[in-house]
Amino acid sequence: MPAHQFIPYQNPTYEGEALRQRAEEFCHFMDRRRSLRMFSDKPVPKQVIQHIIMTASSAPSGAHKQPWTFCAISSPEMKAKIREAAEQEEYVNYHGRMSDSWLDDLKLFGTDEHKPFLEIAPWLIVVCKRAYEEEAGEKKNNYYVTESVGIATGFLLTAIHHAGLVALTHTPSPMNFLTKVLDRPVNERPFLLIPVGYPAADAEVPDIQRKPPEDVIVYYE
Ligand code: IYR
Repeated sequence: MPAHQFIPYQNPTYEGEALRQRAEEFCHFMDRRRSLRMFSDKPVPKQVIQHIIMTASSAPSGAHKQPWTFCAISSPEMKAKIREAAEQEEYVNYHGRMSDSWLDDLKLFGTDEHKPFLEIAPWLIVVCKRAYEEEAGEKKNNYYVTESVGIATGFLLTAIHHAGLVALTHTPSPMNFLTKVLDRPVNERPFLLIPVGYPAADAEVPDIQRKPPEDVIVYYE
């Protein structure tokens, strides 16, 4: 028996106009995604969150180790604890830890240490990296953990947008308070904190533009 077993790859392919149209439509669809800080408290069913997370967990990963854990939090008490700890860290960030040029770069987004969305959004997803696995008291390696978890988070954000929901890729730093609040094991490190929900009725986003193709693509033909 070989160590590997292969099965047929079965997915539709497209050509010509259909190919061009699919690529273009998806590009326009994804270009409408925005990071939001103004959430509605309207509930989102757990089943929806589960499908969104399982989409993320379908991402490619180093040696298919899937080195991630997604903590999905809807408990109001837990959200309040997370908000309190995050705001404490952010207060220090905004009052000395961040450089003047960093604070200057953030002016466009109108952010400060107040993070009400951490309690208003119906779900918080804490994406955790699994640095290694512990099996029968033995440490097993994971590979390209940051790359893998970054890709999975991209899938997560795509699934959230596809469902018509909104999210914020939030990085309260340092994030180790989440290890404590969520009681996570030592092989796990919080990577991103992502509130998920419906947009507030009066939600607004910064008026920013994305770079054009010539600024992000270099072709070698
Ligand atoms: N973590 C802080 C600061 C912050 C940093 C960057 I880079 C942003 O793009 C946005 C905010 C906060 O969440 O306010």
